[in-house]
Amino acid sequence: MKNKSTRRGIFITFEGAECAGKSTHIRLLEKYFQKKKIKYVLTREPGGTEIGEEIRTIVKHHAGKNPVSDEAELLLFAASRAQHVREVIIPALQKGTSVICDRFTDSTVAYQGHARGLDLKFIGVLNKFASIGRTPDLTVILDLPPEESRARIMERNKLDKVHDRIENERVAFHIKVRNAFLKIARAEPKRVKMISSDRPIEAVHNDIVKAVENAIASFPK
Ligand code: T5A
Repeated sequence: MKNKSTRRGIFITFEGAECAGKSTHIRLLEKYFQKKKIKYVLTREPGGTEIGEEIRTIVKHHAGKNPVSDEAELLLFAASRAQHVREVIIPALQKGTSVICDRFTDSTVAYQGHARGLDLKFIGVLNKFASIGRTPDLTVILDLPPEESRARIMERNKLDKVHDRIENERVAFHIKVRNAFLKIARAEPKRVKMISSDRPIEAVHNDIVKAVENAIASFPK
């Protein structure tokens, strides 16, 4: 018989600073899901669809003469999300398949809202419109001090020299992003679990698994 607690798919998002370890921990969570025979799709924002991946190239790597304006950047993230939610996330959840998503609406609040300074109320409305109001069942925010995030980025850049617009923002921008994520976690403790990523990978993974198990156990039976 199917395990009662896994009949409904869980929608999990990962958030945090650049190099906080989202990809690393998503890969480990995938292995956990495979072991537990939980059906899932792995996806990301911006991206996750053909249209979204094209938008991803613009928002991350546009290096033309004229920069992407803050307002256009916000709308590009929203456009990617609108397509992604309708084409991938909602259909998967409707089939009972879990969704693990690398970044979602909280990134827009942190980066475009708190760090770029765009209107938070408008972002709230736009996020709701793009996501059809579907909020994650669990959001894991991997917290990393900006100096550690910087150190990891520099280490990675030794191997990979691709231009990344947002990663290249000044330290003050990344401090605002981190503070925004702390604020989001304080405001929504039921949905959002803040996990310190400045620790050995295994310890971080164990805390993520606990958060996932608790979220699944709290589904109405
Ligand atoms: N964005 C996105 C917005 O501005 N608004 C939005 O609405 C959305 C959706 C996305 C960019 O778009 C912005 C935010 C971003 O700037 P991305 O490529 O998806 O860009 O960038 P990130 O999400 O930041 O992904 P990264 O690849 O940079 O980082 P990860 O996935 O967090 O980190 P990961 O796992 O690749 O690890 C980085 C390094 O750290 C090491 C790993 O081995 C790796 O070398 N590491 C650890 N080292 C020591 N201890 C640990 N515990 C470690 N964990 C990982």
